[in-house]
Amino acid sequence: MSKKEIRIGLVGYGFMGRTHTNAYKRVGDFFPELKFIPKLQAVCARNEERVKAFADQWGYASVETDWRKLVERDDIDAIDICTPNNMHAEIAIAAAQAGKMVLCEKPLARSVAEAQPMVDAIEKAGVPNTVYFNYRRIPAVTLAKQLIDSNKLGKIFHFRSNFLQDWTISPELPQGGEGLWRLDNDAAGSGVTGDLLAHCIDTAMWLNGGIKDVSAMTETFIKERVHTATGEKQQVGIDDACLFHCHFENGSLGLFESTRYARGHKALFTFEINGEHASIKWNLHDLSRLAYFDHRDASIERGWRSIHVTDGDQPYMDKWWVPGLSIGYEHSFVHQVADFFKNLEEGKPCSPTFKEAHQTQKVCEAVLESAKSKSWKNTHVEW
Ligand code: SOE
Repeated sequence: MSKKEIRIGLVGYGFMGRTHTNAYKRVGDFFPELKFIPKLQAVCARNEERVKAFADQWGYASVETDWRKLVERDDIDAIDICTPNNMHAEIAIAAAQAGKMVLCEKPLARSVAEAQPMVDAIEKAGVPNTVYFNYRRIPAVTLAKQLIDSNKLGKIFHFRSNFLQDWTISPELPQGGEGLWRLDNDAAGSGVTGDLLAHCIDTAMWLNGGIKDVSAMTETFIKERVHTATGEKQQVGIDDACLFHCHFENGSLGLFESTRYARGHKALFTFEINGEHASIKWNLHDLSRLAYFDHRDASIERGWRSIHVTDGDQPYMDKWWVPGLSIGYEHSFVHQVADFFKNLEEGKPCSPTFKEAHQTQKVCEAVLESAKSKSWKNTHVEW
């Protein structure tokens, strides 16, 4: 079968640049039926020496040091944005205006106002787009979606979700700069709300529908940190921890918590959903398992089952090894790229689109506003 190459121009070579590149490299081997295949055409970053080293290591054909040049190139079909959040809007808008497909790392932007022109530009240009909320495509999480959509849980009452980390507890950690821009409010837009809760919110709305209103509290435990740009101690603008509760449109109640100060937890993303007939729960540290409890089971054998999601008839698993053998974090990105190409073939949008990610942004913003004003906020989400 002859394949059409989609020539990728990646902006940013940090942690996310690596996860996306790995996905482009793997997808053709494991999804051989796809008509499109990515070509690692160019990678762009400001530091020439380091971007060249990245290109050599990962197999990009060329490098750029100015993203505008990358966007202008005729031999690029898709721009993939893996920069700090403050760069997303400008690059995405220029890429859409140049008629490129746009793939963007989450969160879409730093604020609702910043995200709106991105959505407008994408829609006006009519270019294929997606935002990497990768966790939806972990097979156990996709299986949860299938169970909910087939009404196994019945009416849903509760949705609980956490994302706990512990990597910013040291006050010696500076804000700003490579790897640490997530601590700098100007670059990131917020702290755990945009970085971690955005994942929980995207997954929650995908599984359980729109979030109507929120009541939140945030805390910044370390008030001042040295900024790498100035070498001076500066006020910290991000939220280190955030808790919120909410109403979903379907009448269920949500409870969310995220922090980078939960000693012992590196990336503990969890959710639990309680329905009328059944409950499910999942956590990222044991990502191939989905816990399932069904009250309709005979009472003497009723209990939580631990479904090992590795069988060929479970989501995505026919693409990988043999039943019983697990896959991991990086595969969620491979699945997102595969779905993007499959949808491209069929002329369909690949969820989450910019428009959907904008809804997640609205919830994040309502959460931050609620915490600030100590009051309930409507999200104005259209789901
Ligand atoms: C932060 O540490 C981080 O890398 C997030 O930015 C990612 O989105 C999340 O998946 C893992 O944690």
